[in-house]
Amino acid sequence: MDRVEERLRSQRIETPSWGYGNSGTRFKVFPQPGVPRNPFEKLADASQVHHLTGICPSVAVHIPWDRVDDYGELKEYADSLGMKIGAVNPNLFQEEEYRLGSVCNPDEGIRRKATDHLLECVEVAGEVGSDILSLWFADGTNYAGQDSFIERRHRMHECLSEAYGAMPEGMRMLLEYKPFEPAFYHTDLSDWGAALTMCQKLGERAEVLVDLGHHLQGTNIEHIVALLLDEGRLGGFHFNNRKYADDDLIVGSVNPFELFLIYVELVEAEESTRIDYMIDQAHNIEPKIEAMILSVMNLQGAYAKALLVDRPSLDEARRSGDILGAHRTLLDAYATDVRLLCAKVREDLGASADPVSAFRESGYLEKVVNERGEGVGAGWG
Ligand code: RM4
Ligand code: MN
Ligand code: MN
Repeated sequence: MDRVEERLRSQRIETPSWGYGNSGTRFKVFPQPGVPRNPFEKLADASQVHHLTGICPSVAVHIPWDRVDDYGELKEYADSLGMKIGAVNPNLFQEEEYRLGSVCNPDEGIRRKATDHLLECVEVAGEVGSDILSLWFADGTNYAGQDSFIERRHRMHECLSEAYGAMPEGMRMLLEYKPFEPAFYHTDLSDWGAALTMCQKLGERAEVLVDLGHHLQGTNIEHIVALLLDEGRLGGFHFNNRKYADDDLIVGSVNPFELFLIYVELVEAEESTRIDYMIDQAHNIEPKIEAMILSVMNLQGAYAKALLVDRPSLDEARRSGDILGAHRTLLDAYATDVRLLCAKVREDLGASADPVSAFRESGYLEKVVNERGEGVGAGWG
């Protein structure tokens, strides 16, 4: 149990700056009072989540949503809160020029613009003390025949090679795949194979990022996780949950068993490899900070259960062909009530046994509603 607690204390989850801002669907953005008006206020909200859970000391940023004049100042502010800036996410999907794509665009000038933005983000990462460039592309086509799959792939490779070459030694590039949306016929990095082969061409500091919402229905994500681990190319996660598409709901809210099975794959491998665990959610109608806290608690619970799997029994059952013995070993761990264990771990970290209630009682939300009023629309709003 000591070892389980120790590993739970060292679990880290990065929260996304955009998860604290207003977001919505293409039908409506419902603004929430008190949402952050700038990246500084997003960091302040994120620090609440860290303060109450004890395991979320870093925040991913999205450029230009979080663009500031002085990144040194942003970093200093993060330091003052006991926080760090994590993955830097370029935005290559919200400008007119990107109608036919960014790094895959048939127009060389537009590819240049996209690559320059990637280079800018490498710089930003250096300034904020981050070592992760996390990339997702909206690139794709809507109609059969619209463009050449292969030429687009080569264009992407050329642009990414330049960005890869500009990264300082210790920086990693994460490539996130997605099979649909906003492109409807094909996306240029549609699945783990497309992302993995691109990473292999780029170099060993390019790794795949798995976003749980970026798969077609029924995909066995834990199998993909195992394959990428075995190839040494699983770089990170965007945790969230979905019922239908890329719903970006609270992680563990729809399919907690899947989340547990993913952690079962990770438990052994993560000791020898660096994996960055990040949340990528949009809280459209639910209170944002509470939603983030609940997500972190669900991740902690899934990890705890995965750590409790009786590995020797599992190995023995597997070796002897005891199908249900192996399966039941997992079910036993999954059925364990880990709430008290997780509460103890949080308290040991100086955080809260009951973070959602503690947040409600803290008066933080009332305070920021007073200070910030209606806030401002974030990237989507
Ligand atoms: C995408 C993907 C990216 C996120 C954008 C906003 O679906 O999940 O990670 O940055 O949405
Ligand atoms: Mn994502
Ligand atoms: Mn997504």
